[in-house]
Parts: sequence; C-alpha cells; structure tokens
Amino acid sequence: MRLDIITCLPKLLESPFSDSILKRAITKGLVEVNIHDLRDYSTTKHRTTDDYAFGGGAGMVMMIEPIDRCISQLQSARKYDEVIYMTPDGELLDQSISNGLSLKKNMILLCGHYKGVDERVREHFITREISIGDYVLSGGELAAAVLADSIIRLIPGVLSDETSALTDSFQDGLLAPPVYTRPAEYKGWLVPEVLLSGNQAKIDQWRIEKSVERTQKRRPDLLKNQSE
Ligand code: 6GU
Repeated sequence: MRLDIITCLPKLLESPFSDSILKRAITKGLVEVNIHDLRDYSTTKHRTTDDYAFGGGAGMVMMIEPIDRCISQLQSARKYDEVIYMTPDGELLDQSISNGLSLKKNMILLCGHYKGVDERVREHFITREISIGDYVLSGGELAAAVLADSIIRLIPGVLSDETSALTDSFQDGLLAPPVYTRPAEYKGWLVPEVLLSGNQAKIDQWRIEKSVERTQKRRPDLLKNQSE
C-alpha cells in the first residue's frame, strides 16, 4: 500500500509514523507513507495555500490551485484507488470502512484546514470524504493519522499473531474482554480464577461472555446494529 498525505502542516504528521507498529510496517516495506507539504505547490511569493472566502465571513479557505498541482502530479505517476478528504462533515469512520480501505493499493489523503477547501476541490478531485467523529479538530492531520493507523494495522504482516487484529474490539462487532497480566494477586486484588485454570475452552467461553456483557452495558447500539 502507498499513502500520499497532503497537508500544510507536515510536522504534525511526523511522529505518528516514526514509532511502534506504523514505523515497523514502513521499515518492513508493507506500506509507504509520503507526506507532501502543500506550500511546496503554491505559486505565490509567500507560498500561501489559503485565501479569503468569497462572500465574506470568518476563516480562510484552502485554494484550489496548490491542491490541483499536488494531486495532479501524484496522479500523473500512478493511478489512485481513492482521493480522500479528511473533514468533519464526511462519512463517519468505523471498523468496516477501515477494513475496506485496507484492501486498497494507492490512496491520497487530503487534510483540510481553516474553513475547509474550495468546494471545487471536492467536486473534481475527491472520491470520498471521511470524518473521525462528531467533534471539530483544528485540522485534518490528526484525523488522517488516525485513519492511516486504523488501515495500516490491518495490512497482512503488520501485526504479529499475538497482536492479531482479529481479536480487536469492533472486529466482531463486540468490545474486547478484560485482560490481565502478572502478578496474579496485587494488593489483594485478584485475577479471575478461570484465566489461571489452564482450561482453554472455559477461558474462551469466559472471554465471549465478558465481551457480550461489556458491549451490552457500554455500547448496546453495537448489538442492535449486528442483527440488522
Ligand atoms: Cl477529518 N477533520 C477535522 N478538522 N475535524 C474533525 C475530523 C476531520 N473528524 C472529526 N473532526
């Protein structure tokens, strides 16, 4: 997989890909992440990428020209499966969207800022718009990092067997069960007996029960969606 992330704040996207699982996925060559500074595609003396909104009102709007120049350059080199605009008014990200995107080959992620992008960018370049939740972030960068993380960890070979995505919360429509590690007793607080029993069938059964219990209590909406 190849991700091209377009942003006017490239520094914000350095650290998420410089550590842990994402870093290893890149080192292993399972994914290539390229960050593009939109200011490099500006045609103005001060490398501006935004301008005042026609019709007035507060907030700057991201200009179409630098975005066109950047996306067109990328698209002249290869075909992209998706050109995704990160925006709070996009489709709400969930596990099934991430699962689907993890099967794609090349994707462009455009990070929105200020009051958003000139609407013509959305009309002519964007194939999909994604939001990571019903709250407003200062820009699309952190959202792009969230989306990239949720996709990259699903690429075969990125996670080891022990950290397999198949046992994640949400992957089977349920929240994950509680987990424990040593010591088995701490300040008199005990690990559930069954986990120490060595009886794998019983342990699996317990985990399913706890998953269902936890989902019922915290996210009953997930159980409802499952029967739809
Ligand atoms: Cl993708 N961008 C911004 N700016 N805010 C958000 C978001 C995206 N998703 C949720 N809030």
